Formats: sequence, C-alpha cells, structure tokens
Amino acid sequence: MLHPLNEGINRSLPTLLKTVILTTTMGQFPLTLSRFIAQEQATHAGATGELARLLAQVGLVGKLIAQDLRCAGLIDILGTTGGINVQGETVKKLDEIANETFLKAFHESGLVCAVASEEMENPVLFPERWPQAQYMLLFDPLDGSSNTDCNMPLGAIFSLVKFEREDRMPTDDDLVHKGTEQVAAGYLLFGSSTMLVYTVGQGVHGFTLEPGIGEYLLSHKQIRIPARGKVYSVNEGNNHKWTAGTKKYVDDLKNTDKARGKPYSVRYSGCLVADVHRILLGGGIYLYPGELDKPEGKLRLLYEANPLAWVVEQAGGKASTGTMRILDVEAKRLHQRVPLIIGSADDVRDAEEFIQSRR
Ligand code: FBP
Repeated sequence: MLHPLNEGINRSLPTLLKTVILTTTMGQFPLTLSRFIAQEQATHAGATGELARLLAQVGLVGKLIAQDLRCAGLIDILGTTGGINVQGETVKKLDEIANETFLKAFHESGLVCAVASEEMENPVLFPERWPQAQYMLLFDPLDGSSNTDCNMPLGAIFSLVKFEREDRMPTDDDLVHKGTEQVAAGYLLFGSSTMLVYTVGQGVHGFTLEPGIGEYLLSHKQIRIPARGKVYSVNEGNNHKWTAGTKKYVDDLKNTDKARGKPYSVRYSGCLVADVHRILLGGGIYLYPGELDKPEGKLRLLYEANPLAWVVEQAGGKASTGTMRILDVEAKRLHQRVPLIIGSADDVRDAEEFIQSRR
C-alpha cells in the first residue's frame, strides 16, 4: 500500500525537497531500512542485530549494482565475458560484476562463513570468519540475464541460512538445505526504481531506494498477495515441451469465462524477479514448469525457487512444483533445478489440479 501523500507531491521538485515535504506531511521521517529492521528486531528477544546488518549489506549490493546498471551502456559492461557458467549459460559481463559485488560485500560483512552463487560451480568458504560468522548466503547475482543488454528489468535473489556448528567448519554440503531452513530471503528489483523486498518470517516488506539520499525507504509494508489474479507469466514458446496437464491449464487461462475472470492477460518480462514482483502486488501466477524431456524445469531450487517461495508464502500466496510445496523439496545438489509454479494461492491450486490431471 503506497502512502497516499506520495501521489500529491509535485514531480518536478528536487528529490530532497520532496523528502522534506514527505516528512512534514507524513508526520514522521520516512522509515529507512535500517530503522525499520531495528524496530522490528526490538520486538524480538534475543535478536542480535546480525540479520539487520546482513539485510543492510544486501541493500548496499543493490545500490552498487543499480549504479552500474544505470550507465551500463556507457561504460563497456554490456555483452558477454566469453565464458560459460556451471548452468551451461553464456556469462554476461554484468553477471560477473554482480557476482563479484556480492562476494566482496559479504566477505567484508564478517557475518557469513560461506557463500554460493548461480555463477559459481562451487561455494566459497570464508574459514577466517568461522566460527564467529554464523550465516551462509546463497544468491542469484543477476536474474533475467537475457535482459542485460536491452535495458529491461533485472533482479538479484538471496537466501540466508544459519551455520551454528562450533565443532567444525562449514563444508559445501552444508549449503544444500531445505527451503524451510531459511532465516531470511528476498530480492532486489532493478526496474524503473530499485527495490529491496524481503522476509524474515514475519511478513513481507518492500523498500524503495531514494537515489537522492541513497537510502531505502519503506514503501510497501506487510505486502499481501491477492488470492487470485488476472495475469499469467510463462514462456509460451515452450508450449511444445509441456506435459498435457500444463498445456490444459495454460489453455484454460485463455478461455473466455467472465465469471472466473478469464481470459487472463499474459505478462512475461524475461526476469523472474520482475514477474513475481508484479504478481506479489497484483495477483496472478508465474510458471516455469517441468518439461517432457526436462521434468525438473529450468530454475534453481536453492537460490531462485526457495527464497521467492518463502516471500510469496509469507505474503499469503503459494509456491509449488506442480505436485508439492517448494519449501518442502528435498535439496540434494547445490545447482539442483525444480519446476516453479508460484503466485496467488487459488491460481496455484488450479494449476496443481491441471498438472496432476485432477481437472
Ligand atoms: P537467469 O538467472 O540465468 O537469468 O535465469 C532465470 C531466468 O532468466 C528468469 O529470470 C526468467 O523468468 C527465465 O529464466 C527466462 O527463461 P526463458 O528465456 O527460458 O523463458
């Protein structure tokens, strides 16, 4: 829910003046990310403030990547590196830059003892940080890579889990965990504005970066996803690869059925984060389903599906493989893939019924 006063502010006014007006008219200073988290943490006995610092570090990474993206076409960081990553995908220069930014920022934080990324075959362990550092970070440094060179929306996805063992250092396998073990998760959206959206298990909040003051300000508190939407997000070009159930479900969305709000409109940006963000605010469903020759689909469980599933569930939505809850999927490999059906609870339930041939 946007603060009603935002609409009234004269667009041409300098940003800082806008903020001052916001302050005086909102009756309180706009809530910064760090202030909001501190307030939230104060209500939880035993909170150490470490999660607050970790989320602030995600925010810092967001500012640095946003800065690169804003002038990407001017500073020779478009195009590819010529390398192929562990996913078998061509590596974009921006993928590498974003990956390095996360690595440096979280090594610097002193709060994580291990990290794993979509862009790196193996995790990176920080032995010098253990055992003080009790967190491990998994991330997709730049989501929507096919959008990098055409100024389309991009994102980054993060998932934090705890490593509290004092008897030994973390190993690569310790990063492979079920979605229900996450302690914080969320994403950065690099759209017309830069946003940080996260959950620590007490609902979902969205912050918008105010570039004039370089602060994330609370713009979407306690986001609730509508039970049903009017949009669906899927790469229809893959239709021939889908199971009969998936085809039947997507076809049903295109039927004229006013009573059930159909047909739905298709919205597919090529960026999972952007499509899920739209659905989080307005309802609907995103699908990257299993395929006949690739039943596990394309998206990665640990640093794409799990964090977004927790965010959407915390907002009242649902995330499924088509046959089971994403957060209950047994994690076996770091770069494990999983079909992802995510969004409004009623829409995901419908999809599951078709995919399981119950409709
Ligand atoms: P990346 O993290 O490598 O970008 O892959 C994920 C993704 O780009 C999603 O953001 C997007 O929804 C999907 O893959 C697009 O895949 P396709 O081009 O096969 O539709």
